[in-house]
Amino acid sequence: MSSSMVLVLLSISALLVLSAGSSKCISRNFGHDSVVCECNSTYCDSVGSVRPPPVGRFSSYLSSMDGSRMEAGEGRVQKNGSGTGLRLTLVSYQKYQKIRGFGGSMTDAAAINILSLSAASQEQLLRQYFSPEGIGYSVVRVPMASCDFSTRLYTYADSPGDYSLDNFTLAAEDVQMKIPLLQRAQALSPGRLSLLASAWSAPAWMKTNGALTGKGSLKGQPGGKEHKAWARYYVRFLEEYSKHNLSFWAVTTGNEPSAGQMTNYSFQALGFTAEEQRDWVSLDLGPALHASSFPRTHVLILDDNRLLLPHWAKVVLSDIHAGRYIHGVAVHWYLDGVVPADISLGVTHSLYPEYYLFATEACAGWRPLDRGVKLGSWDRAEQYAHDIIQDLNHHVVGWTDWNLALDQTGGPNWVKNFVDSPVIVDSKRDVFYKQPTFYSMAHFSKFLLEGSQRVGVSASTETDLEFTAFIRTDGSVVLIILNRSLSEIQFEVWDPAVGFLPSTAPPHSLLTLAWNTH
Ligand SMILES: *[C@@H]1O[C@H](CO)[C@@H](O)[C@H](O)[C@H]1NC(C)=O
Ligand SMILES: *[C@@H]1O[C@H](CO)[C@@H](O)[C@H](O)[C@H]1NC(C)=O
Ligand SMILES: *[C@@H]1O[C@H](CO)[C@@H](O)[C@H](O)[C@H]1NC(C)=O
Ligand SMILES: *[C@@H]1O[C@H](CO)[C@@H](O)[C@H](O)[C@H]1NC(C)=O
Ligand SMILES: *[C@@H]1O[C@H](CO)[C@@H](O)[C@H](O)[C@H]1NC(C)=O
Ligand SMILES: CC(=O)N[C@H]1CO[C@H](CO)[C@@H](O)[C@@H]1O
Repeated sequence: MSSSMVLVLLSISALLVLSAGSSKCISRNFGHDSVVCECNSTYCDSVGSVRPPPVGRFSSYLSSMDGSRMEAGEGRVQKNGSGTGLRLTLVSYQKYQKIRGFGGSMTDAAAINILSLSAASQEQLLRQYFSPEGIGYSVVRVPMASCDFSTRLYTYADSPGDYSLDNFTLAAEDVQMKIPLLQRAQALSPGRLSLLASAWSAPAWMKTNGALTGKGSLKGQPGGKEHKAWARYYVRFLEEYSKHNLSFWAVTTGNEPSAGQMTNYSFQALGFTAEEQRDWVSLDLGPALHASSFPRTHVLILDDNRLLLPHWAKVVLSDIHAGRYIHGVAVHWYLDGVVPADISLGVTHSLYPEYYLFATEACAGWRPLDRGVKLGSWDRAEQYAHDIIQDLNHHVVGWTDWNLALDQTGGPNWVKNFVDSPVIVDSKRDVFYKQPTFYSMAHFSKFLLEGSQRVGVSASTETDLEFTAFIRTDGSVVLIILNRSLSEIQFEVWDPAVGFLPSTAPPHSLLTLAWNTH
């Protein structure tokens, strides 16, 4: 064989490899409004590489209720616009926040479900989220000890009166399940994962109610021995995880402090008022982290619904002693439907622009009348995309989903607080289903890499389309468009830097457009 023939053959096989980078969804219908994609130990659909084409063309990725899943297309950028219908104009000199990342949560339940699969299927599942051919997750929220998505109640320091935390020990759930999975996720990831830790409850002996659940807060006052021990607990957690080569980008001041103020709250919680959180950060947590081996760990306050904004931020961030230890405000999505984004996120951003907003928890299937897993629900994909776009358009720099994987009942969860997840595992068949919400995440997480900066978009007419646009660090543009309505609409995008992009948003669809500008 001549060397030129070898070259020809090599380039043909390179082309084949490139086109094999993407693979189709094996769809299954479970009787809801759309389908799931089934994956097993040897097969899983993938969109492959999403590098935009050279200037003059644009790429599009479409998911829809009628079954498209990240379906790739390409179009030609036009010199002239159609001059009719809706036009979305990119306003690239209007610059907003930069993206930190997207991700999900390694709860005990997620770890149990992932590990219930064969080794090859586990690998396949982790690749879907974290590897370069996956959807670009770079954030993982890690509960510190147990939460409702655990199979038992525990903390890392359950010996009563252990103020010096001599008996602080990670649980079997950490050492045998979460840590090995996090290490594997890190090994698959092209970049360093941003790990984020949240605690649900302090040890019972530190608390007013002597229990992990129900209404209760730390005994005593900020600066006192329980508050100091609880701050030291965070440092011990960071130390123990660092022994396993896992370092944390951020910690929150605790999951849903409002839950621990509610009578008979059914699962792990630790109540804080905004005032107590402020003083605990300034007197205990801030100084403890500052004096530890992890002084650069970010501290995110709130970690609760945006309903509490801007009040919570005003109380905590107006205090310079607390504020200097804090980097951001973490929000959950529950009740977003009744709390407009502008009066919560928007006002908080304008009052405290030096602190970023970060979404730390969201899941579908939590509402009493719409509970648990719904295999193939497109409605839930729209709930995700709607919330993500709204958050991004109100200065949020990242969005974290809840459990990375659940079983078909939406658990395990020791209080039966079953919900949905983008990945549902069926360990009996050694398969997992990628829900429509998985693709909702992908339309953002795969494209909006760290450092992408939001820019303005202006619509020529009133429209129900929801959209958000970003310029990435390489100068390429990403525009994500959600159409939650029934009818199809044609529109065009105008980027003055390159020209006009003719496009269509089919009914009930999510579309990502990407193009280069140089
Ligand atoms: C996995 O799924 C693919 C596509 O449906 C199928 O061809 C293959 O036989 C399955 N593999 C196993 C191990 O079931
Ligand atoms: C584009 O618009 C210009 C100015 O209106 C016009 O002269 C030109 O013919 C148009 N080109 C095309 C391809 O329609
Ligand atoms: C630590 O645990 C050991 C063994 O369970 C116990 O004897 C000891 O009292 C504990 N120490 C503290 C400070 O609670
Ligand atoms: C941590 O990482 C270093 C270098 O990457 C490696 O040498 C070491 O074995 C790792 N330690 C653990 C506990 O994984
Ligand atoms: C809380 O639980 C206790 C004990 O089960 C019960 O007596 C009480 O009525 C409950 N309170 C509320 C407000 O549900
Ligand atoms: C496909 C489509 O656009 N359908 C709806 C999408 O949103 C537009 C907003 O302009 C609606 O008018 C359409 O009915």
